[in-house]
Amino acid sequence: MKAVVLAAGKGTRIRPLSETVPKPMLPVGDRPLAAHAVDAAIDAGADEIVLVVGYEADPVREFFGSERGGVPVSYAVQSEQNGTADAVNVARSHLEGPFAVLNGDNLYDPAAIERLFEQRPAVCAIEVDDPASYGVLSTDDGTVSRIVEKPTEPSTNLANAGAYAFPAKAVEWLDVSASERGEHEITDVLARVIEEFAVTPVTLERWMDVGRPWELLEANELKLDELDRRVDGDVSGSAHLEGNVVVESGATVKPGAVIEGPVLIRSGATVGPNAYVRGATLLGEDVSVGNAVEIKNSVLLAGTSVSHLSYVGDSVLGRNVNFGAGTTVANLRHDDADVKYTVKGDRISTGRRKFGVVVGDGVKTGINSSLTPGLRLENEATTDPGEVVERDR
Ligand code: TTP
Repeated sequence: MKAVVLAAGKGTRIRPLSETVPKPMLPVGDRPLAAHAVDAAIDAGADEIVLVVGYEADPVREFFGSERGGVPVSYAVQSEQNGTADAVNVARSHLEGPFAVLNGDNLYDPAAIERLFEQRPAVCAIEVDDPASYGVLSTDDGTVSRIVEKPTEPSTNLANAGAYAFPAKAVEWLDVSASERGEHEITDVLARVIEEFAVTPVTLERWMDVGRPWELLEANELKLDELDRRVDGDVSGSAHLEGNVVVESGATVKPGAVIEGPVLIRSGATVGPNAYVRGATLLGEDVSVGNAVEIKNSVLLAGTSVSHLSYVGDSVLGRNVNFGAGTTVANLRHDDADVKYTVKGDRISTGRRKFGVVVGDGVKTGINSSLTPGLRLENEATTDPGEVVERDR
């Protein structure tokens, strides 16, 4: 069965991180976000992956190429993000026979994707506490009888988890009309499939939809924890590594560094001397974490430097960021309330008591900058020496 993986979205809610790298290429554990869905489909027996790309497609093509794990990879281009059904529709010429559709920004339980493929037609479902904000599935006699988007009175707590194994016939139903929000939605295709076929609900144990920056942190917490300890890089005899720590070949850990997993240190990265890195943390390629720097539960993208006397907690730093000496991130409010963050102009709760900052590519902070919880710095922003930065810029 072919698997269509949707990776054409603009990732507006995760900005500024998706400004130059499309969201599906942001790192989660040891690979880009979209590679988790692709690999789950391959492990479940997909015989071809069709990636739907659009926004910032080049890095996606470069990473996946024409084959992954022995399975051919092809591409369909969605030039405008007109919705998930539209995205599958642009891949139509690649499809014959039954086909699967997965979201490139979701982390699925791989065993469930296997069951999805075996039990087709099928849809993945997850039990949630707040079904009213999802597509809610009703079941009857073990098959899905209905899907209702964001119902005010949900009939079940089974949410649509955005993974489908469709029968061949569904290709004829991709051309659905636009929904109220003006998008052509895959759930309308599913509704038609439910009318004509017995669709099995495949329940997921866990599932994550990565839409906002703190969800990237949470995705990394999950996936870094699954890595096995491996030390291929150059680690000083006086460094202390505890738990699941991966030091890739070409990475260096200098004397006096203390690293508590889960931590992944990618090739070209340097830690120490005398640095403290606590999980779950991902230090991307060529990242530099220097003397007397503490990093905790954070993702630092490639080429970023936090070189002297700094604290970074529960934060995501983009590519080629430079934190001046003594830059400190606050990740907890005095009133203990959940930290808020600006998503598409609205200040919303992250649902996290501890959340630091989200910093775009190329940001430079002046020495001794203090950054407050939930702060968002756009690409190339700067701060002054000694500045207390409380407002996004
Ligand atoms: P969304 O999460 O709805 O969109 P997005 O990823 O662009 O993020 P944001 O809302 O922050 O802007 O998309 C769900 C999945 O479908 C995701 O993997 C992207 C993909 N998608 C497309 O490929 N084409 C589309 O037209 C849309 C709307 C989504």
